[in-house]
Amino acid sequence: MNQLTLVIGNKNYSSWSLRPWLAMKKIGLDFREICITLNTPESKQKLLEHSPAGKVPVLHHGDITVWESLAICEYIAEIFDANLWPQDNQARAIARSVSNEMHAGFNALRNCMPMNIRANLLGLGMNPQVQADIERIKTIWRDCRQLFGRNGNFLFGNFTIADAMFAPVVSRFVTYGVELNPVEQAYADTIWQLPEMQLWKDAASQEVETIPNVDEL
Ligand SMILES: N[C@@H](CCC(=O)N[C@@H](CS)C(=O)NCC(=O)O)C(=O)O
Repeated sequence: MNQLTLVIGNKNYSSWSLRPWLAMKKIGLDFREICITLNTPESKQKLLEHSPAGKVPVLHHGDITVWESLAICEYIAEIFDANLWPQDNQARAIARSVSNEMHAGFNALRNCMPMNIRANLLGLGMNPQVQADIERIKTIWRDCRQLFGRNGNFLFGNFTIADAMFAPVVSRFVTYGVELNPVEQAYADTIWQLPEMQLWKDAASQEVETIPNVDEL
């Protein structure tokens, strides 16, 4: 099998890196990781050595290079026939919609509550735009759980790419102490307590690099 290498950023900060990493771990793929420390004078050059976009995550699979977190998730779902989307047409359409909504939106949340796994920033980062993003995310979680989640604890029952896309949001809600109702909290706990998530958190807690005034990464 062609060598699979996922190039990622600091696990403490790199929310985009977490998404495909989690999806790949969840389906049991054996892959090499290269971690590039972000926000140093050399970072951009190192990123450009791996990715035409000069950003992480980026996946190398033999001669094939795939960048953009959602494109990487789609690629592994397809190539490894990995059941990372719901089987049902309607559920799959909604899963793709909410995954793309996450990929393209929620800028206020991403900018004002950047992922910072080691930190405890309870009560910080909130403003009306962030609150609106949070309300929309909570609605997505509740609707997916209610309409499609009966066969498991994830948004669409079994783990899908949609869960990978929202995993960094769960981390933000923990760090910034966002209040959740019981349905939302149960879903957040499901993600936060995944053994694969624990591996990522443990690695983040061992990193020594800090990025001051971190904005979205
Ligand atoms: N839309 C991209 C976003 C990737 C992104 O912004 N990555 C950040 C780190 S998480 C990065 O590489 N920043 C370094 C830079 O822009 O120089 C994706 O989904 O992968």
